[in-house]
Amino acid sequence: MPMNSDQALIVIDVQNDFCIGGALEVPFGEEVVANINRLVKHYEMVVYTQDWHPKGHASFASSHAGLAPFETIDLSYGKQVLWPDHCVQGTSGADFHPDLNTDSADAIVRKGCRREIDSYSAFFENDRETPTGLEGYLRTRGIKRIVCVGLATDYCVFYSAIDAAKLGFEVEVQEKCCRAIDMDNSLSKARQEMQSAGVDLK
Ligand code: VGL
Ligand code: ZN
Repeated sequence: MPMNSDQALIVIDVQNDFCIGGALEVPFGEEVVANINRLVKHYEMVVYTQDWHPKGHASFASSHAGLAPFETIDLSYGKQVLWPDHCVQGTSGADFHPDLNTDSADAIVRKGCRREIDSYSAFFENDRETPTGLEGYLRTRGIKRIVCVGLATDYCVFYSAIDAAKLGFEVEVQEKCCRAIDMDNSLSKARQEMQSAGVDLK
């Protein structure tokens, strides 16, 4: 694999709460760690994201009386799935998986930090317009193509890949380095949408 200086690898949310025994366990999530550690060596630029919620976050079912995890609610910016409390700032659940090698990180982007709004994508919060700043970081570093891996294929990887394509980057998702939540057929919907958006599924 060539070392292209115009490519960045984006490693999305490989955190304890999305792995085995975590608060929002993605089936077999931890299986991506070894593959990602191998992949990282082939990229000059690697950015990691961390889901990083304050206690009482609006995406937590526990913040809405009478509602349970995996139900949906209408928030000011649209429909939001409610999740179990997860990736609370400063907790071990929010830490990267202990075997994930993050030593060579160029940047770590934390998202979902504001209590009232969730952020699946590494580029925009769930209102689909508030930027995280990652676009500017990648552009000023001359990045043209991004490769997305991590958790979960049908949520944060999906939204990141779609947004990157909309922003005009070439985008690839390496599915062997991703695992899905796959709720209500969300994985096949995500795969179809990524394909129609021109995302290269590998
Ligand atoms: C994610 C649900 C809630 C993800 C984050 O990383 O895909 N999913 N927060
Ligand atoms: Zn989250």
